[in-house]
Amino acid sequence: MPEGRVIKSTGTWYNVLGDDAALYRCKLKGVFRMKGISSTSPVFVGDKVVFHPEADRMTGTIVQILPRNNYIIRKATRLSKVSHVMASNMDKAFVIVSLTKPRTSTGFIDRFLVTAEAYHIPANIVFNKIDLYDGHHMQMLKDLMDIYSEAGYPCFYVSALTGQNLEILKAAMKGNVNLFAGHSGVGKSALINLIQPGLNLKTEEISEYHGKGLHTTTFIEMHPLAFGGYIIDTPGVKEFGLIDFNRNEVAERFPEFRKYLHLCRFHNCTHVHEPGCAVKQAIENGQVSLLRYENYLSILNDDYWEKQEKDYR
Ligand SMILES: Nc1nc2c(ncn2[C@@H]2O[C@H](COP(=O)(O)OP(=O)(O)OP(=O)(O)O)[C@@H](O)[C@H]2O)c(=O)[nH]1
Ligand SMILES: [Mg+2]
Ligand SMILES: [Zn+2]
Repeated sequence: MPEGRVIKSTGTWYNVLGDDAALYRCKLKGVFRMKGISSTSPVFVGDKVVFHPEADRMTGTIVQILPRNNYIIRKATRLSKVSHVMASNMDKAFVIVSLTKPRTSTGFIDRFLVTAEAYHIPANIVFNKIDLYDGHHMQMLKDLMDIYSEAGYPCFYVSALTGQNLEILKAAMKGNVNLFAGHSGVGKSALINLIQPGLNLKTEEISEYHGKGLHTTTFIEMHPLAFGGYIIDTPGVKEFGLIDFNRNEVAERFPEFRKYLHLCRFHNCTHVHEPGCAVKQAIENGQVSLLRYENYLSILNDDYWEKQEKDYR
């Protein structure tokens, strides 16, 4: 039976790009519905599936989901119980960031990075809209690129308006399944339109009043790249709620903390108030960024840990 990749899910229909390069609109065999992860569709964009095509060669039925290499799930908000699957079988995840119109906080970036670490997906940071940056933004860009490169994340700075540095970004995407995520209005779809001409994805100016995006992209969708690989465009998200791991694992999700973790005086050090903490020492010595540490503390203080711990009791 033919195989293919799920490139779009509307909840009732799944668009499957068959290995024969034809597009099939597929339904699910009833049984998967029953086994589905609660609150999300059991089939993810990016899934490789076996499907049974109908005689029309345009529709079909998904009969098997092949084992996933990985996937990303996030919570709708920090407090929400509802989880959203972003995609599966990715090689790289890119958080698209803007320092203005709209502004992305490092708290958002770090929650994204922690999630990618938890799922073992190589994460990258793309600073977009650099054509809009003034002197202050440029200094911020430089500081953030230093911090995140130091932490081990490849950083890119581009403009979907001028096309600046786009070839460098394309080179990093080539041959991979790439996920783009970020706030609404940061230019995910605009960048993809430039990276893969002809897609004509809908883009919309951010609200003049709020300075925020208008949630233009409404479905997660995967597009083949002519230069090799795939790009997954996603709807803008407001927050990146963490899921699937415990409070005491957060420090390990900060790659630049890792080499200090076993040097703390207490083996169960939370790196908050304990004496003899090697992470805090590294910050004092300037070996670890204070900004990243502050976001670590902020993640530890997120309300959902308590909620989650209560739910388990
Ligand atoms: N000046 C400037 N504008 C940009 C740039 N990239 C995107 N924009 C504009 O920003 C607005 C939002 O871009 P979109 O591509 O729709 O943003 P998005 O991230 O896909 O938003 P959602 O689909 O809502 O998540 C559009 O008006 C784009 O033209 C850029 O590099 N520079
Ligand atoms: Mg979009
Ligand atoms: Zn410590």
